[in-house]
Amino acid sequence: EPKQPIVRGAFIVMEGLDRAGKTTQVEKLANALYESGRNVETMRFPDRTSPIGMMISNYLQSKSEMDDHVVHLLFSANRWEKVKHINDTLAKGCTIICDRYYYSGMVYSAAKRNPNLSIDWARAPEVGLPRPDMVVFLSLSTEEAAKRGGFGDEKYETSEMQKNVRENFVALKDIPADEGQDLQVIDAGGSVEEVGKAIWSQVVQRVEEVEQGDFCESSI
Ligand code: FDM
Repeated sequence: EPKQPIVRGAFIVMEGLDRAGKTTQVEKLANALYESGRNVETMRFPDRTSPIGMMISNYLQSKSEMDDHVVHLLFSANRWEKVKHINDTLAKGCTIICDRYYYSGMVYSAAKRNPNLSIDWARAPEVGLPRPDMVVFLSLSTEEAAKRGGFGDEKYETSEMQKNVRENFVALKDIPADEGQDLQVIDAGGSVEEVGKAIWSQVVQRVEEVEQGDFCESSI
């Protein structure tokens, strides 16, 4: 049946703690959107394929050392280098499902508890980036996270860091800046199918709205 032309694709971000199942759910959601007849592209940050992304990847694998501020700015630059691609993709009617974005950017850097790296400091280089149409936050209890097995060996996969990240995500909801309110919390404690269903029901509605022009062009 004839469909009205799509105004633009939706920019959907998936955020959450490690082991909440983000990567699995990004794939699942992208497949479901594709099967519903849409153009869809998945992205992830950090994007380790660019020169900046490779510097980040080496840092996360402890192959290099960097000042906390430097690596924060690289994470941010790694988003800025993708802005044109994001905007072009959305403009041609393709929906983007993105695994992490500037919410992780602010929360992880500030979780280092470096006294000179507050969440406000961390926010500044992100200002101006395209704001998502929807952010799904996969929430997982400490107990459930522990059940899902141990950590990998990248830099931030320690219980201290994860505890601080969790606290910062909670605190993000209370910062005066609007993006604290962007997070739509979904309980990630269920099965892959259950969580997938909960995500789908919220996201498909938002994608339809955006396709029909119900969005405001904005940036963080
Ligand atoms: N991370 C991710 C940051 O510290 N800042 C950022 O801006 C982003 C996007 O990098 F620990 C952290 C989160 C995680 C690590 O991410 C690598 P993946 O999703 O495991 O690749």
